[in-house]
Amino acid sequence: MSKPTECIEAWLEQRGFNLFSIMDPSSWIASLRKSFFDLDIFLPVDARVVLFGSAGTTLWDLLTEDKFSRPDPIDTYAEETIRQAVKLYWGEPAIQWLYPGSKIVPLQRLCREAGWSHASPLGLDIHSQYGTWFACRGALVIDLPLASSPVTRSDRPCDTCYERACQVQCPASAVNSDDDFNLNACINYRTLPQSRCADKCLARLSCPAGETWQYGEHQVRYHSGLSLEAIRQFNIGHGEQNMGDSP
Ligand code: B12
Repeated sequence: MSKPTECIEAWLEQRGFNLFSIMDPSSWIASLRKSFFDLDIFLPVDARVVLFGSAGTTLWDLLTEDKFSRPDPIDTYAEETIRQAVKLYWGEPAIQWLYPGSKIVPLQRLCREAGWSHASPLGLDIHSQYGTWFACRGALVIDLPLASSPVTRSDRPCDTCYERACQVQCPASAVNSDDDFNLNACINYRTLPQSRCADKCLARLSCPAGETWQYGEHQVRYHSGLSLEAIRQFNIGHGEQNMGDSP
């Protein structure tokens, strides 16, 4: 027997997951459903895709030293918390983990479909309140016909941003017009010995959207370090998703 959605939302929020959405794949745009089909991910009729995200620093602040000393501390914490939430609120339904996981599930398109975010010139998605300072921490298919979360459409901050600080501040000239992020330029510059953005993305930091939700220096360095490691290790662009803790 499942409990009301507000209860699980409040429970998750206390644990650092302030973004949450239950989605019915039958209402998705066809191209998104097709991506799942192409990835060989079976979505049973009446199953739901559930997304768990964190914005700002709350989740990071909850990772005490003992939790941080485990491998992939953020993914590990996310998985154990999400498992607990499922059990507590929905019992023991069949679940299929999408993320963290071994397949590159199109998380950003899922987040957009959930109404969380929009594409931005940074390659990162942008949320009307949190700016680019959020990430998806978990996604699963749950075999229960749960009520879907309402999808609230929001404004895209970039549409009313005329300064384009992201474009001006990117030392790699990787930020151009919308949907035209130059990943190769970003990676080439980031990996130079004299790079100014090896351990932080100057363009992201300069974006005025969601400024109060910006990660602290330590968290920025941690995630940037992981993405830099992934770039080096996996010859990125050709995509290994399971890079340990998600960026
Ligand atoms: C591979 C990967 C990277 C690669 C390159 C991205 C790429 N497109 O190849 C690298 C290692 C460079 C990277 C870096 C970062 N990443 Co990354 N990355 C991913 C990952 C695992 C797969 C992306 C992918 O290839 N999708 C496959 C296609 C099929 O999915 P898609 O949605 O259709 O594709 C979209 C993306 O590719 C995106 N895109 C296009 N160009 C770029 C460039 C960059 C840098 C990014 C991040 C995305 C992006 O646009 C596509 C159309 O929507 C996702 C997790 C996921 N499963 O989605 C996280 C993800 C996209 N990354 C994320 C983050 C936060 C980062 C970093 C900021 C981490 C950090 N602090 O350094 C940096 C970006 C800063 C920078 N300039 O380097 C978040 C984005 C959240 C958001 N607000 O949108 C995601 C969703 C992970 C998560 N758990 O939430 N990432």
